[in-house]
Amino acid sequence: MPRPSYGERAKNQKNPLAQGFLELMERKQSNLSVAADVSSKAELLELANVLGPYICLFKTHIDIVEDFDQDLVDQLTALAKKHDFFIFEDRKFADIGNTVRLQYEKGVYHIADWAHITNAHPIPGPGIITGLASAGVPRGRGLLLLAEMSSAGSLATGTYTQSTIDMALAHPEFVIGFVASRRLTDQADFLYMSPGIGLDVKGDGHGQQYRTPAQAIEGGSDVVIVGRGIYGPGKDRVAEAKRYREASWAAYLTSLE
Ligand code: 5IU
Repeated sequence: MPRPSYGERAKNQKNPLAQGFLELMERKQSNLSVAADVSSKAELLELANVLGPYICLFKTHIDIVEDFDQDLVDQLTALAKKHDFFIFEDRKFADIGNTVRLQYEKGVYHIADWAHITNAHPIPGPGIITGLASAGVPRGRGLLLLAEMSSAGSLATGTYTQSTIDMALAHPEFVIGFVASRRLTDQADFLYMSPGIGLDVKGDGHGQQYRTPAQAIEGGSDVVIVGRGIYGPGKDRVAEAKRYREASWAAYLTSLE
């Protein structure tokens, strides 16, 4: 059965952040996210500037950056506006609600102030969602739950994944979707984001497992997340970003047929 387009889904979305993101994907004709696992401010900003035109979402691990400062956030935010992408801090919160709220809002990074999207492990139970929501909802942010992981031997399977879906369904004001390898439910229109994507290799020697963009989109993914496949050693970043974007968008167009 053909799937609805990102634009059609945007019209029916009740969550404003998810709606804005689906509109962005349609307008920009991109369902590619780059996973910017780099350790300097200059490298992070350069990736955002050079790859910004091709992506819908820039995924950060802000605690990897050795020379983090507020100016990095200001410049990244400006680049997100200039190139029209959202920012996803892949923080993977995992503590009780009160603590994750503090980690989200305070400390060095003030993630809630600049990341459109962040994510959390469901392991502590629904309190992790309400804790994060108390800081995120007033700022118009969105949360992804980690329903599955791309790494070999992940424990997020079976009833764990099913309980994650139930937690998400109970919090539509804040949970916009999942990190998962496939579509998980038709009970609500969630966004599905998939890391572990590579066109040339199958793994990284540390448990990462790669599938192609077409495999992910065929399985029901909305956003394909690519890191080293784009900027790994010896890669032409722009050429690779174009290649992954084209492969991911072509697979999406096929899914509409
Ligand atoms: N990431 C995964 N798998 C997961 C989740 C997050 O790889 O299940 I949740 C992150 C880790 C890294 C990026 O930031 O996605 C993938 O990078 P590579 O494409 O370089 O493997």
